[in-house]
Amino acid sequence: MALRNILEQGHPSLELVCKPVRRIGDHERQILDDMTETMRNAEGIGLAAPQVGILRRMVVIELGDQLFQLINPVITEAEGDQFEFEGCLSVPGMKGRVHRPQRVKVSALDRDGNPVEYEGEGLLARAFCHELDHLDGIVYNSKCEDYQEVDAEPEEEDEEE
Ligand code: GNR
Ligand code: NI
Repeated sequence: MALRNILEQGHPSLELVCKPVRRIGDHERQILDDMTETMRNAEGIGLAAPQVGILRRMVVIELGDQLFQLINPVITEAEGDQFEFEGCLSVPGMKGRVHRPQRVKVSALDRDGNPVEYEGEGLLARAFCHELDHLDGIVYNSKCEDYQEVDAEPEEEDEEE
């Protein structure tokens, strides 16, 4: 296992559409494991391959005790709406509110190439959408509102002198 360098916004790899993974073998499993280690080290809840400079459709997500390592993931169903803050390891120190479906179904291949299907709600749905966006070269801040520094003071309206 090895830590990979997380690319920051402005790097061209984050703006490209990733290609599907064609063959799943030890090389791909090594990438998934390195991504998992890198995500944990950075204290993120997800990481997409282009964030470590690999232009293939692979993501990892970890929420609570559930680790997802997904290859060629696609959203097959989406319903509802949520509008919450997100951050991105490729845009450190910033956050913004993004509209996402409240619930999604995702089809993918697992690390052994077997088809899997997951359903995610709330934060998990957000993580699925955020990571899958990365595979299409989309970073959340291209579609967020209330973009701000994580440590920013709350904006005061009608502040009195
Ligand atoms: O660590 C992360 N937190 C997060 C919070 C809300 C919605 C999405 C995310 S993903 C992000 C890690 C990351 O940048 N993945 O690409
Ligand atoms: Ni991100």
